[in-house]
Amino acid sequence: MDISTRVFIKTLLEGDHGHALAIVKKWRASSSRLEVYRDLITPAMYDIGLRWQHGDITVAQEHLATGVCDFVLSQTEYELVSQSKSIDATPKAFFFTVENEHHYLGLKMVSILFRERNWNVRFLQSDLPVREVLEEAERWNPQVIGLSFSLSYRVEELTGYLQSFSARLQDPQVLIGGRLVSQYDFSSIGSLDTTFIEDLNALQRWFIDNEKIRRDEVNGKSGSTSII
Ligand code: B12
Repeated sequence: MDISTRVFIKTLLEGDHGHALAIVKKWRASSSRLEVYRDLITPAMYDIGLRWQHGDITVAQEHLATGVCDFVLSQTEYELVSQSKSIDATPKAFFFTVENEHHYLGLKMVSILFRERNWNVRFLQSDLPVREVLEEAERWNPQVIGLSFSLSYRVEELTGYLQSFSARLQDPQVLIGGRLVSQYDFSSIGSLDTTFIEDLNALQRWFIDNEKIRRDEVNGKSGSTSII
């Protein structure tokens, strides 16, 4: 782990918003948002989890670090929201975590990366029951529904969400991520429209593939491409 990540962890644990933000801004001067999330903030939070697990930091310190982390993430989103989108601008995506799942920082990063790519984004935060998700999906009609889970005992609930989506929703692609997705293969519980994304590199690949498909669809509709 490099020195600036170490210093960043210290600022999180000390609740030093100003210094944490200064480090993130310094990184942003030469790195993309994705790189800052992937190479600075994610490793820092994973390290904090290990320290908590080993009893090296208190629950209060972990909560303090979470608050500072959430603050700096919001700052990285700031310049993307200076112009409001129309409520029905497409493509649309919404993001949430399953019921009783309170880990949402990774999902928040993902929602910001969608915004950066010009998606119309709704970040519904954490702990959303399936009936609320279905109601929102039917009302707002997103092309992508992204959800996250971090705890292994949430897998059964996740399966319930996916079954309800298959039964009730037609269009949306479902993207699933979270800590465990990089460690285990969950593909057997999803339908064809479900994609498990193990990390931000995989998300980057998904963006590129998806943008190509959307371009091809537009070309197909406008008749500007030829099959011959
Ligand atoms: C902060 C934190 C909390 C905070 C969460 C606050 C918040 N607003 O998110 C609080 C204090 C609430 C919390 C509570 C708990 N936590 Co906690 N927590 C963490 C910690 C330290 C960091 C989580 C985090 O933000 N990580 C950083 C993010 C960026 O990583 P990520 O979630 O994996 O996301 C990345 C990818 O997975 C991906 N991704 C994530 N979601 C999605 C979604 C999509 C669509 C896509 C494409 C990609 C994607 O992109 C992200 C970018 O890199 C982790 C340690 C860890 N290793 O993560 C423990 C950890 C997850 N927690 C743990 C535990 C045990 C708990 C509690 C059960 C503790 C308790 N006894 O109360 C509770 C459970 C609460 C609940 N019901 O959900 C354990 C889980 C262990 C296990 N084997 O399951 C961990 C691993 C700590 C540890 N080492 O033991 N926690």
